[in-house]
Amino acid sequence: MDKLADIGVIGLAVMGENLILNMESKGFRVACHNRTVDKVDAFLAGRGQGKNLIGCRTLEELVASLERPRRIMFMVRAGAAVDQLIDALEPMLEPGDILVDGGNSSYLDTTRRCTDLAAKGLLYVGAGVSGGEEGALLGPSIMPGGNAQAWPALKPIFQAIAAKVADGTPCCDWVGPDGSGHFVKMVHNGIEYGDMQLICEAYHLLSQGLGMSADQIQPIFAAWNTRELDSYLIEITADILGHVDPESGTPTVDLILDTAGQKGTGKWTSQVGLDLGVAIPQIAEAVFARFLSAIKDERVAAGPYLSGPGKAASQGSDGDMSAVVDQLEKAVYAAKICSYAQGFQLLRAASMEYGWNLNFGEIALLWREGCIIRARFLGTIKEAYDADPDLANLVLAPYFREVLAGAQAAWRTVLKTAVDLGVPAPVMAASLCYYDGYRCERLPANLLQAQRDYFGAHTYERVDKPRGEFFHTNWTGTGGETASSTYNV
Ligand code: NBP
Repeated sequence: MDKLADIGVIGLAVMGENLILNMESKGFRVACHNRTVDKVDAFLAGRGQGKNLIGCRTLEELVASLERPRRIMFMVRAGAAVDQLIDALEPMLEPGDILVDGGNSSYLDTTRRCTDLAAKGLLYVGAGVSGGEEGALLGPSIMPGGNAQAWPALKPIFQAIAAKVADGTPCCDWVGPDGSGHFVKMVHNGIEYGDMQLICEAYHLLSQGLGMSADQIQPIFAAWNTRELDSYLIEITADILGHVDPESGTPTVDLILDTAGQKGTGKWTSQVGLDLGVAIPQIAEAVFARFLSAIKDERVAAGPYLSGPGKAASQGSDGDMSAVVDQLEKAVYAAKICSYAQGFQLLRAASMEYGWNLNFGEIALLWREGCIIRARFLGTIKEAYDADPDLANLVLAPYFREVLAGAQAAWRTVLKTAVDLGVPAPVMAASLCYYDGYRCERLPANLLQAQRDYFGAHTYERVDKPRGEFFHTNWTGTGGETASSTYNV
């Protein structure tokens, strides 16, 4: 019989195919299967031709073609498809066999599957994969978590195919138990939403606010990509702005309809922020901005009825454009720092809630290369967490504190400019509000507590009494002295 395969991959769509070719190029023999079996034949006759692959027309064939313990990776649509595959495979597997879900599954689903399968002796891993099509082929960032007993068998394959940082360290390491790998991937995607929207707001300010054309804005992003903002998303933005539609000669970006799509991972991140009680306003605003973009017809209809700051303001700045561009670069960097700080606060909260013991410096390293949010400054984030793993918030790390202090004037000016010009910048605004809120010793929540107590007898703590003592005031003189213990708003 032919040599058995090192790993099996189910799902021959864009991610699965490219991951398989990546694994094969690193010397692994890969068994491949897809629900629509024609795609197996097509793959082996096409991109997979002549490669060290085994095409499997059934799940039985796939299971029979694997070395033990069997390693099977799903690259299929998240949700029901994963449960169906688990149900179908389970009777064919033996204790110690490993199932890996490489899709964008909900971390709660992954936790459930880990627990269910552990009871049956099967090792389950949820491994977030980022980098898109090209990353999957050439080196993605991989975030595996779940049953740690599976890691020694997966590590040689996953670390071989992952992206590497400059010193050769792979952007793949064990994240933690349960659905922690998928949680980290989810937060990655949430941060990605924030980064993308922030870049779009900078572009909007330059284009609509200051009246610059795509080819005038292109070199600005290209220059930013050589400094602190050096990142994949800034790089592709410069590429996109330089692209010209061959038919019309118009910048392609100007021809694209302004309605954003989404697959839901930003929404999940925002929902989890709400569930865990963590302020991640930039990620949430990025999701809301996509919603607002999606109601194009409503916006077009509303425009004539809702006045803006007037033509004079929207015609652009008479002042020094290069000064505005410099300020914008600082503002974008400051906002980006706050966005990542929020993402890491969410990871911290989940780590505490679920007892995952996440290593934030290592997570920053996983994102340093290969993934969509890869950026030079993730190296600096790693250094900050390595220097102080208990850092209460990234914005408190000495380097970031200094950058924020240095950027502050520009950050505020840019937002004032956006407001004056009537250009919406919700993520940028949320970043500064987060910064100002986080550093504010006394927020107006004293008044808020008074309001809650006034209408619902919710009680409040006092600045002149120890924490944990609760008081109620009969505000109107007609209310009672009874405090509410059940009604919360
Ligand atoms: P898709 O998310 O488009 O999924 C298509 C694959 O899922 C096909 O192989 C399809 O088989 C299979 N599938 C479906 Br749909 N239902 C199935 C079922 N009930 N049983 C078995 N197989 C089923 O593919 P993708 O874009 O390559 O993404 C794969 C995973 O990786 C997803 O979870 C995605 O969220 C995640 N991801 C994608 C990207 C990206 O850039 N695309 C990046 C990072 C992560 P069929 O051919 O028979 O329909």
